[in-house]
Amino acid sequence: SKQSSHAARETPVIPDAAYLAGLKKVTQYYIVTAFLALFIGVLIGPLQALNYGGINVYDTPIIKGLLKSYYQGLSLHGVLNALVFTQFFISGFLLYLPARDLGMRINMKFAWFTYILMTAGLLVAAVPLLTNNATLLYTFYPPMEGSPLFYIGAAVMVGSSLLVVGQVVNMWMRWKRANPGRVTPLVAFMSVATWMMWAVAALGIVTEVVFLLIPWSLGWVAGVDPLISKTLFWWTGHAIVYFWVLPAYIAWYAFLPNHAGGRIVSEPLVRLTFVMFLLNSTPVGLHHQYADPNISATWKTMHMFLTFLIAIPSLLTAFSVAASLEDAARARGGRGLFGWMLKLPWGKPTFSAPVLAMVSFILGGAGGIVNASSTFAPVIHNTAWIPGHFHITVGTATTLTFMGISLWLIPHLTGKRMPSVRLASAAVWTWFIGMMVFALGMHWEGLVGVPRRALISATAQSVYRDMPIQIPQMLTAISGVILLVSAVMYFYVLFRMLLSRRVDDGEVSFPIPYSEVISSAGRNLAGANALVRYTEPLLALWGVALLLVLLMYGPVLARLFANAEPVPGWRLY
Ligand code: HAS
Ligand code: HEM
Ligand code: CU
Repeated sequence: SKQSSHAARETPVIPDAAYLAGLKKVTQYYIVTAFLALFIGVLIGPLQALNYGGINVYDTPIIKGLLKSYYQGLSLHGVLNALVFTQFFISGFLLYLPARDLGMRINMKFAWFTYILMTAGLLVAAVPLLTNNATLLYTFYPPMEGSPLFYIGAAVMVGSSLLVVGQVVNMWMRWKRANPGRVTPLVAFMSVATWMMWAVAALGIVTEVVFLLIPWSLGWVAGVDPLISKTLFWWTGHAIVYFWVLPAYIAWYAFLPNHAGGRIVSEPLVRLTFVMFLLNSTPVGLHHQYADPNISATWKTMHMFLTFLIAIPSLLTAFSVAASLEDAARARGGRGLFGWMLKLPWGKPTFSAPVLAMVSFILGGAGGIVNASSTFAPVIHNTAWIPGHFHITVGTATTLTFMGISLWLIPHLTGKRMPSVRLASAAVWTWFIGMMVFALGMHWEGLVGVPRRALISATAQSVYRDMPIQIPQMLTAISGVILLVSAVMYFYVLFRMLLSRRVDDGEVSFPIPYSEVISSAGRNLAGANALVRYTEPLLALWGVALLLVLLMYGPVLARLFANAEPVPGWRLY
């Protein structure tokens, strides 16, 4: 029997029209800022793909006029795409969704204050980035040193995301007080869990930047310990990948079944998945540091096992969302073991974007497990394999999903329309194909030993003479061209849509695409199954998550601090 997720709870009261318009406006500002950053960031990508295709464009007059070096471009690319685009998109999306799902009012002044602060941080950090005073790559490892403005801007920008956490958690707690004994609706539950995970994760980078890098870059202290900084960075740096991908999971679980014409399989299972992410996303960061000294093999191995454990909620997601898709396809008359897939609406970009993103993530996730295995890691660490891995995770699983979301969210927020569904569809498919070719080329080059983060097209290719790298290089170069074409199509659709005239208020023509549910979590905690009851107290679970991180990082950091070796900064580029 079909059960609607709306039937399982009271439909939230839509607050008054002026408030709703304000909420949509602040959300729109976040989303548009995000895509402006992606637009600039993505344009640099094909230049780098050509580099990994053996073609050096960095000596041409146009590029020389725009970028001081390969590394200035790479710093902009990494920061704008991976840090700015994601954070702004998520801050808008995961503020709007719980506000609508719970039907709670938020303080609009505070919401605007947060947006403006985040943007101010971004602008302050942009100055040194654009003037080649923060060419540090998006990981900004010391002893490479940049202008203090970069660290201060970054701290303000990232710090602002914690204000969004505060606002969402506060909204949820007010809802809990007003609705005692009730089960938190699914989309709000996933959003709050994601934000709480981020609140644990962000502590590492905030500590690094505020207490180590800012004082050092201002000259208040003479040196900084590179290994302590790097360890604090990866405390945040691994978990941040789940901050990027969980909002995509929210869309895969809650909205994709609707786009496909199917149902969510099990709300209790989704809740379990998100609690596993809350508990286990952070204490795994040492899998980025297998090659680093002064961290014992015991701790590296513990983090490795915890990494394998954190793959499980993604596997649950894979099978659960696949079941939603099969449910949808069979409802449309799909038949056979695999033949049902043909019945899915492949020409609909709001559907194809998240599904192709998921397909890329099957391979991205498998590669991640290779990276995490300490026996394989030395083969691929710091090679082109790694950018291969993360362009089919953050570069596709996340980015293509967010692009797909924009195609219904912008019409929903603004009442405007996509200028061309066919063009949007072509953009989605070419992004997927381009990234698959890119990933093939880059993983392959990595296995041959081509390093990441190198202007290899300018070095003597004879280094790899005994290795057949012509084929993977050719694949990588071609992928850069496909992706450039794809990006041009997508941004044409997006900007044409944003600059077009409003057709209606979007509330009715493009409602939030909630899906029906096969197995609901129910409305009331009393009598709900154990999985629902044990996953509801997110604040207590947040405390457990914090404790786990302190246990898994405390002894590691204590040893590093005991052997601290502060060094002065270097300016390389
Ligand atoms: Fe990773 C490095 C391990 C996931 C991003 N990763 C990176 C870096 C980035 C990144 C940016 O252990 C580079 C950092 C740097 O600059 O140095 N990663 C993992 C593991 C996972 C993982 C174990 N990574 C991600 C995600 C990212 C991301 C998610 C961004 C969004 N990664 C590593 C390691 C390194 C690393 C090492 C360091 C390497 C080194 O040596 O430096 C896991 O979370 C993956 C679990 C995922 C799965 C897949 C589930 C599949 C799903 C889709 C199903 C599809 C369906 C569609 C149903 C097990 C959910 C069906 C379709 C139909 C038509 C039916
Ligand atoms: C690095 C290409 C889009 C995030 C790279 C590299 C290449 C590349 C070749 C490796 C550079 C090196 O290691 O020297 C492209 C192309 C894109 C694209 C052709 C599409 C047109 C994206 C997107 C994201 C992203 C959408 C994330 C949302 C990153 C990050 C790095 C990177 C974080 C690492 C920077 C570093 O090592 O410091 N990209 N990229 N890229 N890319 Fe992309
Ligand atoms: Cu990681």
